[in-house]
Amino acid sequence: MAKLKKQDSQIAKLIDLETERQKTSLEMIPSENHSSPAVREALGSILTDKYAEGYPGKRYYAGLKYYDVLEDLCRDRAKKLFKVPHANVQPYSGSPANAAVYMAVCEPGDTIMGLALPMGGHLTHGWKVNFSAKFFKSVQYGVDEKTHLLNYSEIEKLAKENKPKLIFVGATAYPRIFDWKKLGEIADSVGAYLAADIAHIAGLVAGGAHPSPVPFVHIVTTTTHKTLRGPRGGMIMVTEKGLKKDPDLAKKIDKAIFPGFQGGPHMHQVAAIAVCLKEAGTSAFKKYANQIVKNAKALAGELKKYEFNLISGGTENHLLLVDLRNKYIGGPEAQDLLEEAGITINKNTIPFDPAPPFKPSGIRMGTPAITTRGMKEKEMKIIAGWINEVISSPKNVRKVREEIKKFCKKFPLPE
Ligand code: DSN
Repeated sequence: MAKLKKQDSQIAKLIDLETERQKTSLEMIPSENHSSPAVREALGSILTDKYAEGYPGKRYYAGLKYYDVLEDLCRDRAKKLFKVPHANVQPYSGSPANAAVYMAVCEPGDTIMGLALPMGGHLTHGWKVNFSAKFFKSVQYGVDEKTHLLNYSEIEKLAKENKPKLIFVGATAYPRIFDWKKLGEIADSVGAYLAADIAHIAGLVAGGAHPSPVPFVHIVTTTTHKTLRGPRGGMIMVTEKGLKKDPDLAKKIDKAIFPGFQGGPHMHQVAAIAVCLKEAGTSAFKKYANQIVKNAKALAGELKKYEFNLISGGTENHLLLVDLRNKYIGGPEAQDLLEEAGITINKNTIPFDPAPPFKPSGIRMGTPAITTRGMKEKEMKIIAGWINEVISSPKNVRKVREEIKKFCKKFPLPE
């Protein structure tokens, strides 16, 4: 950052400080990761300087001959990796991608369905404060009170009663595998479009560590910066099943992104997505994706030994949702103490949480970023011990902080 340091030392200093923070602590927010230097080089490239409204072969600006090749490469890599016939790689992130899906297949006022935010869903899946509930009639489903698994019979009942145009499936705090086949059958039985938002698990799907929704859904949306380990960004994919239901679906999605919802795509971001998609197609990435899940399961097993209460009893993916009520500490306090110790997790609502959303009873943690640093099951045991020490007594924070600093030296960030 020699040039930045010279020209704007304040910003350079903040980047240096954040780099040091990441190096010396454990990033365990399940929606975060450490991208590769190659991804970051593409993201920081000269491609940020151009407008490229339109799509390859049909642009509204001049000087774009290399950008067409680049966007085609990115789309082809997405199609190959996720085995879909169509991909749009222009969404700025997950929320714009989801907004474009609504725009493509619904009219304002249509009925849509999604997993409620406090049950582990996402704002854009029809939560009351979001556009998806303001412009559409949103019906929200939840998880089962005992098992914490998606309540498939409730989804079926609500779908039959409300005949939604679109059903969104996906989550931000769901530690279990989705039954895509069952969800596909429910959507088909009422003639709804089914969109799988795989933002959290895209890397697991790409690496074969979670079943792919592609054979069972019409549309797949994702971000690119979570388990997929790319730059901040989004994608929308249309499946064979989607094209069979609606031969114009791919065109509708493209039109909804541009000119419907966005202007010029961020081509530096598209380039960086292309790089991450190439990385995600390697056998090393497959191993990585499977290790994320092994680590999450190991961490869950260790935390249970310390009598941590895990929502759904454990995990089958990259994340754990912990109900802290038996530990007599709230989510916000646990988040702050763990951050002080060098473990970055986030406070999170648990299903049927009696506490308000800003002071929830739980915390959410995940293994994508620490797995990128090379940590395995052995290290999960150590981390679980630290989490227990910190949650058991704030007195342990300083000691744990020092141990984590030392420990992190053995696991450098990708360089
Ligand atoms: N903000 C993301 C997460 O943390 O899960 C969801 O978009």
